[in-house]
Amino acid sequence: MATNKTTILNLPEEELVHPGNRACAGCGLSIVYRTGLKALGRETILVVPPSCLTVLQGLYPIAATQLPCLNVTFASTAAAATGVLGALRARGKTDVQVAAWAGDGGTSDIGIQALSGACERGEDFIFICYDNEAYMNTGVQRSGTTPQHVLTTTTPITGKHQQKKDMPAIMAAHGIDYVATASAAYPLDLYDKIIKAKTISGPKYIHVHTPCPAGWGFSARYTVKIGQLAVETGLFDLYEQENGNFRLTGASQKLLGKKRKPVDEYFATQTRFKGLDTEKTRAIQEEVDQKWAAHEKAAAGIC
Ligand SMILES: Cc1ncc(C[n+]2csc(CCOP(=O)(O)OP(=O)(O)O)c2C)c(N)n1
Ligand code: SF4
Ligand SMILES: [Mg+2]
Repeated sequence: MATNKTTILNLPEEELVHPGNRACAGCGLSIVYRTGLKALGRETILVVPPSCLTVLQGLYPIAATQLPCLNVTFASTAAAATGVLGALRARGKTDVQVAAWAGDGGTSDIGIQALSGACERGEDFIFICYDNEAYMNTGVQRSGTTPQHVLTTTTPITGKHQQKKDMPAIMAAHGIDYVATASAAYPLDLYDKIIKAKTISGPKYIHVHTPCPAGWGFSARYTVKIGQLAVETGLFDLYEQENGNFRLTGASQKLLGKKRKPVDEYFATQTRFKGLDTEKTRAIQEEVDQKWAAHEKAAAGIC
């Protein structure tokens, strides 16, 4: 289980992401990437497809990260990571982590076949999906992980019809040893999960909920608040699934046996949810309540 021993006081001081990069003010990805690279450490090669992350990083020689990074085509992230692993093996290097970082579009839609193949082959790498719930870099188009009813530039005026694709569950179905979720609002929980993932061989998948002021329609100062609300309402759960064993972690674990905030408190903070009416909100609340009833039963050992 994740130790959650890390505090702001014992987080490594070395910054591997430079300030003054090209991310928008208040970008959740900035928090996730800054913390994530601290956990991965210097002995890491990054593999990144087109996304807000390529913009944040910029291009050599003015790149915003201190780690070597391969910018690859959209569909090929996990295949390229496999190639880097092969090159390291050929050179007898066993102490370098390969970490792929992709957006939700590059993970759940365009990159899914390469990711699925790499997991089926058992490649020894970490795949981190930062989920800002749309194709943000190109102007907020809907992706497979955009939640139902959300407004984007490519959804009907009533919002997205389809449900959010459950990417961590799809990855768990591959039978890999470590699948976890995390949030930009709880960077220490993310840090601990990456540290743990580094100790496990084979494919590791971490799915990070990443609020985006520009695409979700909220003021830049509320990024952490909104990430916390997603967890406190029970809409997004922090968990890890290790060798098939599921457990809630951190702020989600603390919600067990407690009253959660109503989901409309989260929806009211973002303009992308303005197509939601009372009936749709009630249906979502019911779904969340059912999911949490199952969490409560599982935690009590009742299946
Ligand atoms: C094959 C291909 N299709 C489309 C694009 C254009 N494109 C670049 S970034 C991007 C959006 C990526 O979305 P996501 O993976 O969710 O990352 P985000 O921008 O949200 O960080 C798109 C569509 C591309 N580079 N390659
Ligand atoms: S569009 Fe969103 S994810 Fe992209 S840099 Fe801006 S705030 Fe970050
Ligand atoms: Mg995205």
